[in-house]
Amino acid sequence: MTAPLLTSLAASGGDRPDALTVAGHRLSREELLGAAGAVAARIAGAPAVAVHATATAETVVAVVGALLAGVPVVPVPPDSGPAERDHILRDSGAALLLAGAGAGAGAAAEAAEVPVETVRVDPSERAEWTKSEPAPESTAFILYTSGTTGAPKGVLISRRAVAADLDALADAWAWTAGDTLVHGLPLFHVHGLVLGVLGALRTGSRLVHTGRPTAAAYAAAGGSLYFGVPTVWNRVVQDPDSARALSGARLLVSGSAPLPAPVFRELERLTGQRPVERYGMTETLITVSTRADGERRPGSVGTPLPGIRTRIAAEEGAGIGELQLTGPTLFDGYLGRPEATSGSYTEDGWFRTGDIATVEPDGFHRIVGRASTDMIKSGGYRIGAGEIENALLDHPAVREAAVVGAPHDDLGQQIVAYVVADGVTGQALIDFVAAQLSVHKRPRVVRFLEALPRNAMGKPQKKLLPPA
Ligand code: MLC
Ligand code: AMP
Repeated sequence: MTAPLLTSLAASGGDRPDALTVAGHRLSREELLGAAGAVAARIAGAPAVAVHATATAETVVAVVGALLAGVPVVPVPPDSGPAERDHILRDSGAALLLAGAGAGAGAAAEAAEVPVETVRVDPSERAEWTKSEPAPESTAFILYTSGTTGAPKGVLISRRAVAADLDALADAWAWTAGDTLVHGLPLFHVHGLVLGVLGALRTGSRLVHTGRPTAAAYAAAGGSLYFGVPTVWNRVVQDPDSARALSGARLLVSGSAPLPAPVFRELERLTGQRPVERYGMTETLITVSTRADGERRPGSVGTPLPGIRTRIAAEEGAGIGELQLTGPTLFDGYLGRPEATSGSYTEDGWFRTGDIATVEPDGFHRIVGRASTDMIKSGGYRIGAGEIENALLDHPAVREAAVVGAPHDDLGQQIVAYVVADGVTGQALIDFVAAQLSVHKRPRVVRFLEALPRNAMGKPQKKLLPPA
């Protein structure tokens, strides 16, 4: 039996004033519960609540407050432009937006077309919340994530799925109240928010959120357990003094994108530690990982977590194909999109990840690529090519657009846009996209073409595009 999501949060025995440090702001668990209780009292009964998800203590208080009240949390990237923000607010039905004072959300809410009432979050408030926890099947989060085409979809994640995933990870990583977790990841995705905040609260470990995930901040934090996307680990190994400062940590964990083997080896050389690599998705949470008590190999994400089953949908004997999953950490569907939901499952009920994988004889999984080149991972962010193409096509000078993820040493992939357009500069198009969508969805490179390469049917052929 999985314990309810927030059970351990209330157990404040052994509380310390720095149980949580987020971008320099310290809170004890009791203070967090008190501030979150005040939020819960204000929003109880709302159908869903948006959170202006800056990397701050206010965001942690807002999220925990909504979870106490049983109101589904809709994190909004703080840098999202009006088009993305309006879509998330409209699609989720969140009429309230939780934000800290001075977080910039007020101005953004005024610029947005969708009416939303901003509710201020103040970590120094205190109120007791005594209602019992909502049912495990109820929705904890609606996380917006990009598909290959169209606008982001809302992924419904239950409290049960989050609790099951965190317990499975605690088992795999021997993660306990004795740990200090350090990371500086964004608080609007699975990695930074679900694992990086709720994981610390559920296991009882201390949390130090560094505000931004820089090598120097990681080195200064003195943690036992560190989370990073491969871009972060790449930047850590580029700064050998900071890397060496992590030698005393218990576990360095990488995820959200493939960790390049040279970065794995450099981490081992500089810290004496072989990093743990784990694999997941917004729709499934984390499902496969190497273990604290097990072997770790470059390029391998290890074995399925307790309760997860995997299979490779491969031609007989081929051994390589789409990774499919079942288990208690899976989502409850895309909000309001039954066809997209059913399309993401096989007829016999397995979730289709869209990732291509192989399994070695000892059960270790390797993720070798994605089925669709229209799903880009840049700096660990998931970006749909179609969403950026649509944003570019909204510019009056753009007649055609094709967006791809080109290999990039630091970001894994970088966004490259090929456009057919007159009378506009590449920088103007980059700024145009950034003004509508989140900053990380901007193309890094824009190339102008006379025409997109097409096949005889007139369909654009991305594989025939010239190199970036
Ligand atoms: C970015 N910049 C640009 C630009 N794009 N400037 C001009 N043109 C463009 N197209 C600016 C940035 O704003 C920044 O400016 C500077 O360039 C450096 O940008 P960067 O190279 O992107 O670095 P940075 O901003 O430091 O971001 C790197 C990063 C970030 C690793 C910190 O990508 C990140 O936080 N990634 C984490 C994503 C994540 O959490 N994914 C998890 C998904 S959940 P300035 O002025 O700001 O310095 C999931 C499930 C699972 O996947 O398995 O975990
Ligand atoms: P997101 O929904 O943002 O969590 O992105 C999920 C995708 O990230 C997966 O479908 C994979 O393509 C990729 N991913 C996550 N973790 C890893 C990993 N350890 N190795 C390779 N790809 C990963």
